Amino acid sequence: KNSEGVDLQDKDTLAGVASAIATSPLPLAGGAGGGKTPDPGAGSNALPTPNPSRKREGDLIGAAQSAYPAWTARPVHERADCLDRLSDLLETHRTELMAICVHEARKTIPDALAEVREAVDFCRYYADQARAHLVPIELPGPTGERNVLRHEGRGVWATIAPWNFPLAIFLGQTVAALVAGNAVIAKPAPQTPRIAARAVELAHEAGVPRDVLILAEGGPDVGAAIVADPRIAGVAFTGSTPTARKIARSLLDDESRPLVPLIAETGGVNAMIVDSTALPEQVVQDVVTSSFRSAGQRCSALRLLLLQEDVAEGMLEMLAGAMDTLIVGDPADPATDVGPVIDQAAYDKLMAHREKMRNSWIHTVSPLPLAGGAGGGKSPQPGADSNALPTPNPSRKREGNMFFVPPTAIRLRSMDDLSTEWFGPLLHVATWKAGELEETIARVNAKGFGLTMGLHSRIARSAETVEALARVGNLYVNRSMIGAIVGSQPFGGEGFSGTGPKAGGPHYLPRFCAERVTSTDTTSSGGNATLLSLDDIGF
Ligand code: UN1
Repeated sequence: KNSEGVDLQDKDTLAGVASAIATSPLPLAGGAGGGKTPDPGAGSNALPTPNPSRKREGDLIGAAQSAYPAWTARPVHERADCLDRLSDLLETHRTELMAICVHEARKTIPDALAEVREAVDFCRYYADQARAHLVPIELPGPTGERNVLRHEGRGVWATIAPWNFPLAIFLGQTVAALVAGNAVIAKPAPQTPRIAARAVELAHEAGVPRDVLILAEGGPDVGAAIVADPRIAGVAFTGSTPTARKIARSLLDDESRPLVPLIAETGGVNAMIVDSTALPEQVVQDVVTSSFRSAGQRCSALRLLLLQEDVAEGMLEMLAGAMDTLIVGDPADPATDVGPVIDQAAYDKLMAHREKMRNSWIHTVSPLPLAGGAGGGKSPQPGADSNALPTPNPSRKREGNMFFVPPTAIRLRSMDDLSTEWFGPLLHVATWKAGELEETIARVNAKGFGLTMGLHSRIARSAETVEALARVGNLYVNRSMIGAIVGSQPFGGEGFSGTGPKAGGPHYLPRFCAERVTSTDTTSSGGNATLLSLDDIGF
């Protein structure tokens, strides 16, 4: 089982899934026969063009608004049933969804499996939460008064999703808004429209009316137009901090507009603190997973490794050895540990930073040439001198339109030198001095982000100190820092990292609702004002 609790041997072996992915035609919405077999090496240009007929024209928000009253009037258990049926459909279509995820989002096979798993978990969890908590609650109050709190829909929500969890987060935000009684305009990232379109189709098949959930594809201009529309009753957004700010501004700027909630989940400059009592093997394994899995493209990923000075050199030697076993290559190959980054823009940004830091490299790993290319090696070369820094080979930068950023560990002179989130497989490393744990935490807090933090230590007192002082949403002690499990590890940050509430947690759904309280005096005029039904008064 990996850190998401996914059993990769469950039902299909990895290889079985891989061959299913390689041979299953990618779904073409409306395309006769499902179209051509994907060519994993051929890059995004080989993907079938999305069928324009699935794009809806006209006043989408107006359509959702018209569909809203009937949806919100449905009992919550009926809306929850739709989510349960959707989770079943996601499981039925698991291989197909994984295939789209591998080809479109460039996820590795284990990551694609975890993606579908997490989407299923979100649907089931929010369905259960809705049934349990989105019901009228009678609140205690003075005698003779009845106070009832109801959770109701707010109207049309906009959900805006990132490309790094193009199914799980796209659907997680969306089904939360739906089950809470809202209609939704769901905008996927422009890099990953196809998996979102498939998810929306499945949601419709599961019983969500077509106008209650409407897909709105497009880039930032489309997102901006949706958010600026005064008919939008709330926005759930996962992405960058600057974009979250733009959305907040847009929601607040128009003085004639009602005040509406924004739920934003953004980035992090996530640190892991390692002291001299930590178990080195465990540290190294968790560092590699946390920084390089998913090519570092998780907002939870480890960005800043803080090693206690006395143990740093030994740990770094072991880390270099562990990095050498990583297979960086084609995401459709089941052996691959680290796939490409999402696109050229991400590649250019990351590589420019990596190059700028060249003199501070601790260790780096080259991608394998892709199968079919000269050499096409499948096995890593752990024997290669781990200290030798390979000269970057410019011809390596793009392999079949896939953009590989070599996983790289970079030394910083001071932990204060990192204030930006580099969204890829680049790990920055700094040291701290024994006895300065509290100061170290304060320096991490001072960056202003507050998403994840890790601690490796066998001293309970240190764990307590970090827990008391770290201003992060998710603290991971003696384990990896990614793969938050829905329902067990509600996920989300504070400060520059987001607004809360935590996705996959018990307080998420109510934020999508209007909370309305009715207080009724049941005793006034000696009980004469007790409410009567129309029948009682012969109406
Ligand atoms: C994100 O990268 O946007 O902990 C969220 C994890 C995920 C959440 C990451 N479940 O890896």
